[in-house]
Amino acid sequence: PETIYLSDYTAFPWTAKSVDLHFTLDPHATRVRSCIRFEPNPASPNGPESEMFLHGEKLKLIHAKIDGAPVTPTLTNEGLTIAVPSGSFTWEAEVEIDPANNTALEGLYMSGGMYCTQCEAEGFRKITYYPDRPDVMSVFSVTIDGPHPVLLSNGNPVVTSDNHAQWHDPWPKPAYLFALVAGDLIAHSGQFTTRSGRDVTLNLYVRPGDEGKCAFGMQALKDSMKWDEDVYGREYDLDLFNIVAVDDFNMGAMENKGLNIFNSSAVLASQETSTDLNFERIEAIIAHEYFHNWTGNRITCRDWFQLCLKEGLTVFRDSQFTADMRSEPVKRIGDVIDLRGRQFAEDQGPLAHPVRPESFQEINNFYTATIYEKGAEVIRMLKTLVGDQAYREALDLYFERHDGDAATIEDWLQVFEDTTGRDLSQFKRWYSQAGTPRVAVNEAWADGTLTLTFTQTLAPSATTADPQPQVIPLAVGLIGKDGREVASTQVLEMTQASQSFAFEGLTEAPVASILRGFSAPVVLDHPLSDAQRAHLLAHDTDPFNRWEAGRNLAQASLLDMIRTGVKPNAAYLAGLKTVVTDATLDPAYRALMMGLPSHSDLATALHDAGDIPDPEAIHTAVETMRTAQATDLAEHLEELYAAHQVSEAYQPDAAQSGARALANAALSLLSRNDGGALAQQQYASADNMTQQLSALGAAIRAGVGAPMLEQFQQQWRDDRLVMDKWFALQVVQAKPEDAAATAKALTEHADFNWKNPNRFRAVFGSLAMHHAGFHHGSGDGYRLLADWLIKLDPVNPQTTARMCSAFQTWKRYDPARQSLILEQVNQILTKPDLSRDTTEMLTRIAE
Ligand code: DPP
Ligand code: ZN
Repeated sequence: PETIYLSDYTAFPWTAKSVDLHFTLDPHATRVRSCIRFEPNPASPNGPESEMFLHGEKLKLIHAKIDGAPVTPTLTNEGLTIAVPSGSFTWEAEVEIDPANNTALEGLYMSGGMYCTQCEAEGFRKITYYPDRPDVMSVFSVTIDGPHPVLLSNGNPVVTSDNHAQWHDPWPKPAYLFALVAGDLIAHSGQFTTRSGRDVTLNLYVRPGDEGKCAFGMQALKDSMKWDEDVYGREYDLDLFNIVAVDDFNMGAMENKGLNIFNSSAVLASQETSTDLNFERIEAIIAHEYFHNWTGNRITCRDWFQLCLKEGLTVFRDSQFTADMRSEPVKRIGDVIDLRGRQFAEDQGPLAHPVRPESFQEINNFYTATIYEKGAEVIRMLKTLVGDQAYREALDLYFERHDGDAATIEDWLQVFEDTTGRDLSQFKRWYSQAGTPRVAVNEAWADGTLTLTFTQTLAPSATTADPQPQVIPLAVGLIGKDGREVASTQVLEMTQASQSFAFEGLTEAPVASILRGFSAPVVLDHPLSDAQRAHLLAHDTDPFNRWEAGRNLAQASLLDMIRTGVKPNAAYLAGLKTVVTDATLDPAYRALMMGLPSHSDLATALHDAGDIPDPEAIHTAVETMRTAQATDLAEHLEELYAAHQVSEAYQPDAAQSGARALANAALSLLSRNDGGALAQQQYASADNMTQQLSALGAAIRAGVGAPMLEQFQQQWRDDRLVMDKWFALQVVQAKPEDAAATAKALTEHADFNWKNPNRFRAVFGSLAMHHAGFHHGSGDGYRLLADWLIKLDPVNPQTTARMCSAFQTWKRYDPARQSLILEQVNQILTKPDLSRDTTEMLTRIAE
């Protein structure tokens, strides 16, 4: 496959003044007529050209015309080339496409009897011939004919009737934001008035039967609209905002202008079928897609290398929203757990890439934790460095200066330079250098002065051969011996490879609390004793670092247990007990305190330290630690459980979710002591999915879950989203030696619809995340996943390629596992006609 480089960017030689599309829907023979007005682009470096290339894939060209005269373009698998006049001209074409056989779920496809589209990044070229690149923005008018009561596209409706609709979107947009939906759908409607008085009709369209799962999403949408006005001064800009739920969808959701399309798992919610975490995720995704209306749609990306421009910023915005709606520290801790689990692992392996990559083969492969989550961290750092007020001023200028633009990271940084007068050239390295910097801390205490010396290092990688020092904001506070804060948080701006900062006038040596709030996405090497960590766990005034102190104690203890088989660290267990039983602390926060680093995080830490992770030893250590927690906290667990039962009517809000999280964390440990009796009891009386599912998980772990699993299936067999949980849970809870066999058995289940990405991920995403199961020495996990990826690739390359990342960490394991993994990777790579998506992923992984 061809590699595409950022440095090769050139503007498209024409602009598209207007686009008219006419769809005549048919499952196997949809006709798409297009009429596009092209004008020479004054910004094009080469002036007008005599030939035009239009992208197009899997299209049957019926006819084409230029200025009304039939033409015969040269066709390839990627598009067409045609001689064009030197000035402006009108291009017309008619193509035929086959939505019912479009299993890749890119372009126009069918899901459960409805038509829908997914055009980001390059799906529009599967709908018609077009310059399918984000810097070509145009005004779209769309006509749809088809035997369906609901026919939707972007913008405002011009004509709507059964079987026929016309839409017009006044806002110029790139083709990746085009959307069309048709089907027998039901609207759950709402209304929002913007602060300048525009009345907006809101609809959430679902399949019949799902009407009862719309209310929460609708409220989340209204909350998002209000929040973006209050916090960013951004108002909605059309009279209509539609969301559609679709069962078959590769991503979580898509921000098409005025017509967001959602994976049903990312929008449908009810007390009975969704967990508290599902509710929180749905709220965040609805906000994320809504926020894209400004950061993504009104200001889009010049090219796909700039993807983080919209995704990093929008993830950052949705994280601010969730922090405001719920608990800021709880959200921050959750985000850092996620960042370390996914992004740090990516950075550590062969798929490492900068937040703004400089080359790719298949852009679908770059919708990564690095672009999204690290992209958001970079913006968080920028805000920390310039301050809240300057951040808001810079954003105001960004919206003012670039509204309607297809912009770049240079444009983004320029608004910060212009509003603050700062030189951000060094800061920009966060966008160009791959990898996670490590920051080592050295402390010196003398004469009332604490001197902290920081040293940053970044390992060279394939895309970053000669790493240079980055700008790292280090938020630091000092905690005295009596537990009081002797220096409140200040942000130290590190710019050099090694740099010292002095804290003077102290009466005694304090404990430094460094990287408060996780002020930079780095690995901190701060050599503290167990006693110092326990001191921070007991007293740190920064809630993130207080949690982090506990996490560090737990991790250090687990690493010792893995390496030498010692017992769990008593200082950790004692500190945990104090925090968990402290009723002044938020229950959600205490629930997080009870968590442990994931198996994969421990593997990452071992690899970082130069050890070879043994998945079985990691599993054994974590189980031992869990049992130690259960024993050590035994006298408190029942009370914790009882004190956090919610008696009010169910609400998925932060307070109730936090109480349930703590009660269920207690239940999970309790079921190690009581054989699962309480879990059985909770399962029987649960009136919501959070209680039902956590009880089921605890019961399975205690070995008494089988009848409940059976009952669960009977109860939920007709609910697709709940059945995804049923599939996933069995793999998640399997013993390591049974994980692959459990997954295999599930693939033989009548309800294993493997072409549905949610169902495929329920089984294989869970298997890949089951560290000890997937990496079991037998190699069965590797083989099973590879067999299914080979099967899925011709059907759905995007989801196949995404799942290949399960193999990305192969180099950190022992030679036997390495060769077992490589064998499977190479087996997939030898398949003829392997997709570009999967080929690129596995080639990078195997390098
Ligand atoms: N739908 C994906 C997202 O919102 C891609 N834009 O992140
Ligand atoms: Zn996004």
